[in-house]
Amino acid sequence: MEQGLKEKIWSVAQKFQVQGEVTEVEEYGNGHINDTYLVTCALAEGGVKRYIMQRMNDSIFKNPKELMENVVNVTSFLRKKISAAGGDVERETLNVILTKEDKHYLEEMGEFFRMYLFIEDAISLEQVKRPEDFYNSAVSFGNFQKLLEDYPADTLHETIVNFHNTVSRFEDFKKAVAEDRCGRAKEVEEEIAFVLNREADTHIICDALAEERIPLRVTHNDTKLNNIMIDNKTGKGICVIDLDTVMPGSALYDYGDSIRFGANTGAEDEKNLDLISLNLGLFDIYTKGYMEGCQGSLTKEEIRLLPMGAKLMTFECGIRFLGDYLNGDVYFKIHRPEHNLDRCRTQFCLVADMEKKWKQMESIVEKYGEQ
Ligand code: ADP
Ligand code: GN1
Ligand code: MG
Repeated sequence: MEQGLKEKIWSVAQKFQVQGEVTEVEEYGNGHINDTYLVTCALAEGGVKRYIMQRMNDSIFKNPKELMENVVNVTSFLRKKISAAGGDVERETLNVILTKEDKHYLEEMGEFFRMYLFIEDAISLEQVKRPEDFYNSAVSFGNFQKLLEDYPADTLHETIVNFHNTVSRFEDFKKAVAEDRCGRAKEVEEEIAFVLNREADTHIICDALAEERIPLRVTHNDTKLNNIMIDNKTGKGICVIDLDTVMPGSALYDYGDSIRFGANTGAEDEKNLDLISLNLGLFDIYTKGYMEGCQGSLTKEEIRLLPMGAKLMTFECGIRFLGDYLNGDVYFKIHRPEHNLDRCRTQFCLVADMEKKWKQMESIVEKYGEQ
């Protein structure tokens, strides 16, 4: 970490109500959106206390105040339920650390920072190593949605408007192609055609929600495997993190996004597309775990549409990566020049594989739907 940045992060960390003295700050995690830092503090009585501090991405989240209001309200709501169930409120939900001025976030020279307690003795995974981890993450994400079932949805701010609206994502994509700001459209004609050929699909979930065939729920909307902390001792999902996009949405988004990321045999940014496919075994156990976590709350129509949720979340993410590539890589963090292009290719490869395995996906969902 560059020295100037380190000094800045160090000084920002000292403006929060941390215990002890800040002794180390490091870059942390693999998120595509926020800048995440691990802050270590030495305690007077010995030992250390650790925190996660983040510079919120305010070009993506336009209103940090509303964003933090959501996080504080949702975590307070969850804390009551966790406490009533005899759980550990310091580890089973995010805990916001106040600034020394008792604010939920800090504004420092036009930048916005927040801090959470670091969840100790737990890890977040970038790829499924043991199937049971994926199953446990499914139970946790399902349970998360169940816990928020009676959350007053109308009090939530929409932190990113039309976040999973595939119809408007498709329109944004067409605009990116038409503008072709970086002159890149010519080299990705095949990928563009892949998107345009599937326009009809983009309406399926949007129409089901608009016609009230499936319910609008309070959902997480970014259910990647690395947005869940897995407890080192029990192996269970201990805490759902990255709550920036908790908003009214569909259970199909949460289920689908987890499948997109976790049931892929390769990494999201794998260059070798031969390594990309849908692992039906993982698809099966995630479906089982998610339904268990939701505790019977999914409707028949939601269950029927689960395979479509998986395909559309994968397709949408591919569209977003390709759109960002065309726009000049302004949204997702990239770590190499064609990173977004590589990412979009894995997503489209996975969509194509899902189309091949559609019947098997449907039978797996039916198997659990009937139970
Ligand atoms: P982004 O929005 O950029 O994805 P996240 O909030 O998901 O940022 O944080 C990035 C990573 O930091 C996570 O994948 C996780 O590994 C780690 N992380 C975030 N919050 C905590 C926490 N409270 N305790 C431990 N690790 C955390
Ligand atoms: C981003 O923040 P992170 O890295 O968990 C993105 C998701 C995408 C994901 C793709 C707010 O998630 O929507 O699915 O990258 N989050 C936002 O990996 O846009
Ligand atoms: Mg994240």
